[in-house]
Amino acid sequence: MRIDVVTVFPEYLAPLNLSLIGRAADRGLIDLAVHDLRTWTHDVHRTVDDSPAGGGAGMIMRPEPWGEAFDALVEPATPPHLLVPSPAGVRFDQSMARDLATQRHLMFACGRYEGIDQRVLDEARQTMTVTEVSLGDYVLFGGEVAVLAIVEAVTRLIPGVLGNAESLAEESHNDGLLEAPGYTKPAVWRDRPVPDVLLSGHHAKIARWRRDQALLRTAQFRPDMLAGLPDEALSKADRAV
Ligand code: 6GU
Repeated sequence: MRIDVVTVFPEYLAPLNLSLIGRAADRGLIDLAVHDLRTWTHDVHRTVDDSPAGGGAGMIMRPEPWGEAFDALVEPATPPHLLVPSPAGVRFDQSMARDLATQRHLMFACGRYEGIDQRVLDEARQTMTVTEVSLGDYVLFGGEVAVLAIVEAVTRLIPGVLGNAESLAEESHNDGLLEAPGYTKPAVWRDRPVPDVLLSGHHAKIARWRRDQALLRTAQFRPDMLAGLPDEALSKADRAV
């Protein structure tokens, strides 16, 4: 997968070269490039923003550098899926991550200030799929942190990036529930034992216990997720918890 990120703070994206994402890049599973939007400015001050038409507080990102950036990075025959982080976008979640993990080319346009001139997105929609995407219901200074989160969530779903594909099947949000708590050795730590069932070797009982814990935790922390599950997602045993 090719991933391009356009930002006025390329240093902000440095963590993408670390850890598992960097390893995926080293192994050729992703081809990641971070671009400085100011590359596509032509004045001495390398201006990317200006006051809002119609007045008001803050600054809006001017369209010209964005237009030139897209001209340089987009191959019209094989356009990317453009993601524009914004608190005014659709909420990012695991199902969007799964969809994005199947794409050939993702491009992120990081807005700062009060956002990007709307005409940039309107024009981009003529040639590519454009999704304005939000991490959640709070406001950040800009899209860079959202790009870190989205790239990490998407990359780990690309086949070959994670060593153990089973951990994907069992993790939170894969089955619409939060994951059960985990334990390791020692069997007793500061008078706190690992739950007996996990040391029993009884695989069916362990699976039932984990499922119960996942249901209880989801009911406690995320009742909205339980309410949104389709009827067939919960068995009779699940409903008895
Ligand atoms: Cl994607 N951008 C900004 N600026 N703020 C946010 C966000 C994105 N998601 C939540 N808050």
